[in-house]
Amino acid sequence: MDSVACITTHLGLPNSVIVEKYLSFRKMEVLYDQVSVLPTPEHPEGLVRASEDIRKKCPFGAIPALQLKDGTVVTETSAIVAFFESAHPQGALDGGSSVEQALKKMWHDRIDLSLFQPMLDAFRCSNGVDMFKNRFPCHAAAFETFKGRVFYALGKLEGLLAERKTKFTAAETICTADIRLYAGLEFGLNKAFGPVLTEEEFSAFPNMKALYDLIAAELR
Ligand SMILES: N[C@@H](CCC(=O)N[C@@H](CS)C(=O)NCC(=O)O)C(=O)O
Repeated sequence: MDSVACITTHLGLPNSVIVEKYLSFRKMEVLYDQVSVLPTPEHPEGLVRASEDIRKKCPFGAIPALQLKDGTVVTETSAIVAFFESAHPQGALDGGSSVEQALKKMWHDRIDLSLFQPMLDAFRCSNGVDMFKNRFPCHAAAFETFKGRVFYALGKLEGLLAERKTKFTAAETICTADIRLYAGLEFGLNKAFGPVLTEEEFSAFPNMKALYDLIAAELR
């Protein structure tokens, strides 16, 4: 951890949750430099976009951003987690044989691309639309498409989970795919963020629900 200065983040938001849960599961302590991404009366664009310095750190106006002591800044949650996996290989969550690593990456990408990203886009096109629409194309009319993609992914993953022979997605122990699954579903199910996924809708996917509860217990 010697090379890490801090992680600029807004704790509790889904991409931040991935990094927070990953680091706490691995019992790694880092300094969090908290910055709000939410609009305020003084900074309607959100503090994460309010100064030249922070815009350099977070060029897409989004968190988290890992800052190293040598001045290097790493954004993108997967890249930040990959940094810690590689810098601290002993006990790395995505380690193992070549095939084990490939299966973990396969599950990670399945969850990231088919579920996690559409979940966030569904929010950006519903309750989040006013927050995002002046920054990049974001239309309320796209909500049903992204919600549909979330449900397509839930159905697909439900079937794939039924066929797996491991306790978690890809192994007997937790890997980063599981953490991403947890963060995406926790966000989607959070009523405060909006209408993407209700508990009742989620109960139609019992394998997903059982795995979500298992991961939540493991990360607690
Ligand atoms: N691709 C980025 C996405 C980061 C992202 O979208 N972060 C969200 C929080 S979960 C954010 O900062 N949203 C505020 C905004 O974009 O205004 C990553 O993997 O870290």
